[in-house]
Amino acid sequence: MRTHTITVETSNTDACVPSGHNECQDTYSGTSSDKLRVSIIREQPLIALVHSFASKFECEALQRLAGNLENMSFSHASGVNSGHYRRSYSQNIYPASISDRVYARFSARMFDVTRTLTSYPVFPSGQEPLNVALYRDVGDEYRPHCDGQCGGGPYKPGERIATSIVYCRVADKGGQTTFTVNNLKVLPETGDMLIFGYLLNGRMAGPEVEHSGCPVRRGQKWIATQWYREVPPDGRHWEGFSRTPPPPPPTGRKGIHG
Ligand SMILES: O=C(O)CCC(=O)C(=O)O
Repeated sequence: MRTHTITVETSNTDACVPSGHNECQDTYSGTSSDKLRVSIIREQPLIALVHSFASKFECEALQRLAGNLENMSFSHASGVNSGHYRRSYSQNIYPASISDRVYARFSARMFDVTRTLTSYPVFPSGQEPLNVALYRDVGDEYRPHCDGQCGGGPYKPGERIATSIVYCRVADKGGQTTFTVNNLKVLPETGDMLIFGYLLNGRMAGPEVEHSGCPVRRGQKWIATQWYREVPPDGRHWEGFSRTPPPPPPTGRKGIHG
C-alpha cells in the first residue's frame, strides 16, 4: 500500500447554499488548500483511504442532521443487486432541505477530494442524498454488492461512478469494509474516508469493485456514504438524467440500499 500526502484545493463554501430541489449552488467565494494523508489501497480501479478526513465536530453535525441514530429506520436492502442484504439503520440527508454551513463545507470538501483522487468531474449539485447508516447490533452488516453496475459494460451517462464512505464511528471488533473479490480489507479509523471509483476509460469496472460491510462483532459503527454521478452542468437532478433510474428515493423506511 502506498501512502502519501496530497494537497487538495478545497472550496470555500460560504456561498454554497441550498437552492431549489436538492441543489447546492456551486458558486464559491474562494479556495484554500488542505493537506491530507492518503493511502492508496489499489491503483485501478482506485481504492483510497483518506486519513482523518472528518472531524468530530463534522460527524456530530451529520448525526444531528440525520436525527437521533437510535431512532433511525431499519433498512433491509433488496433490489439493485438482487440477493444483496443490508442489516443496519439509516437515514438520508437531503442538502436541499437544510441550510447548514458545516454540512455545506463538509460536502464540498468531500467532492473536492473525490474529484482530485479519481479525476471524475463530480460536483455537489444534483447528486443523491448523503446516506447515514448505523450498524447498531452485533451481526449488523452489508453483504457483498456493487453500488453501480459492475459487469464491465459501457458507461451510461448519469449512472453512479464512485462511492465515498466516511467512518464516523468504527466498531470495536468486526465491521471492516472488504472488497470481496480481491479480499482487500480496509481497516479505517474514526474520521477516515474511503473512496473508490468504478469508471475506467469509458467502461464500468468489473466485480473487483464488489464490496461488503463485514458483520459488527463488538461495538457499533456508523458511516456516511455518498454515491457520485457525473451530472450535467445545467444543474439537472440525477434522477432526470439516469437512463436506468434506481428505485424510488428512500423515505427513511425500508428499502434503502447502496
Ligand atoms: O458498511 C460498509 O463498510 C460498506 C457500506 C456500503 O457498502 C455502502 O454504503 O454502499
